Amino acid sequence: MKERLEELQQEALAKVEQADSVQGLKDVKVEYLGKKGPITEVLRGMGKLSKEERPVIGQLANDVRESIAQAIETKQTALEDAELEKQLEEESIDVTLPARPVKVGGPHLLTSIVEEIEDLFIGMGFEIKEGPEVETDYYNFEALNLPKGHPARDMQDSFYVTEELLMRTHTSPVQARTMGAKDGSEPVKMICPGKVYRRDTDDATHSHQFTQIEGLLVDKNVRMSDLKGVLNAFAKQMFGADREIRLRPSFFPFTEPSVEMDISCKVCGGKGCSVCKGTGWIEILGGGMVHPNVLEMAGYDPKEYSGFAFGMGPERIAMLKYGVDDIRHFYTNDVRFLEQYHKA
Ligand code: 2U9
Repeated sequence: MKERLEELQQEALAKVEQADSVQGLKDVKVEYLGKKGPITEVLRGMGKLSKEERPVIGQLANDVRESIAQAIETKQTALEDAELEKQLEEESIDVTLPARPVKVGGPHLLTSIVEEIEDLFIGMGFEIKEGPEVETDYYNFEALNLPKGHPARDMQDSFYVTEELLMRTHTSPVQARTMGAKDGSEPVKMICPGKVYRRDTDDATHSHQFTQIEGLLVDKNVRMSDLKGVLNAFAKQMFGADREIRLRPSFFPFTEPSVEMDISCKVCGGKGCSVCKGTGWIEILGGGMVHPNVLEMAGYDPKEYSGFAFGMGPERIAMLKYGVDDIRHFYTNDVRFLEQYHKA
């Protein structure tokens, strides 16, 4: 029995030595130290031994078990260390390798311009209002002094959704709605930025969908000089204190009298060049005194209340400010265009 135990010990230790994986080692452990293993079997046969032999063999069996278990443990630690080492080596990263550059986005030029314009008017006490892009015929035309059959409706060929609903052709219905929601005595001081839609053929200066920012101020004793003061402050902050403005007579159905505003050309300083087509002036927006019919339809007494309104296209403002030569650049999302206008 003693020889058998020593033989098993030799055998097991040799297998432990040969094992080259943690799993292989576990197999050896089960094979020799498991309940069905040969050592357990030897111990079971101890009943047949003499009283003297029993403790000696018992002790030896325990020593054998202990030495095998010890060898397994030592080998297991070594194998685990080696496996970890190998894994670390395989998964090691070169921290000195330069990182792949991350593309950082930023606000779209149009968003920046709209926000810049909003900030300027907020600074002058205007509030920002928004409204639906699908509008009723009433708010888009009727309430703005454009009754059915009015020739000016032809000026704005529209996308109709139903006979009474259309994609708004300007943001003016937001102002008509805002005035209409008041009781005819509260002053209004607002701007409304938003998308508008017209049946235009897209080219370098036209788009079937573009952005507008319109403003409205209604109160007692509002005059054309108030409009001029506000627009002058806007133009100087937007384009530079050295720019001059001028107002020219114009026509809009919703304002009377109506004007168009030019700023002095920066390129030639007013002498005339190709940018200003030789005039020294560049048109940037339209405006005027709110038509009495519009005030009346919104519930304001035009004898007591007056107002001014204006409208501009932020795309055009951005094109003038940054020298963008095609309105389609705002919508086609070519990153080579967009990334030029990311502020750091
Ligand atoms: C109400 C009363 C009056 C808004 C106005 C303009 C003149 C104007 C154009 C500029 C370029 C639109 O973006 S554009 O195509 N707009 O010239 N807009 S007065 O007048 C209003 C609006 C609402 C209730």
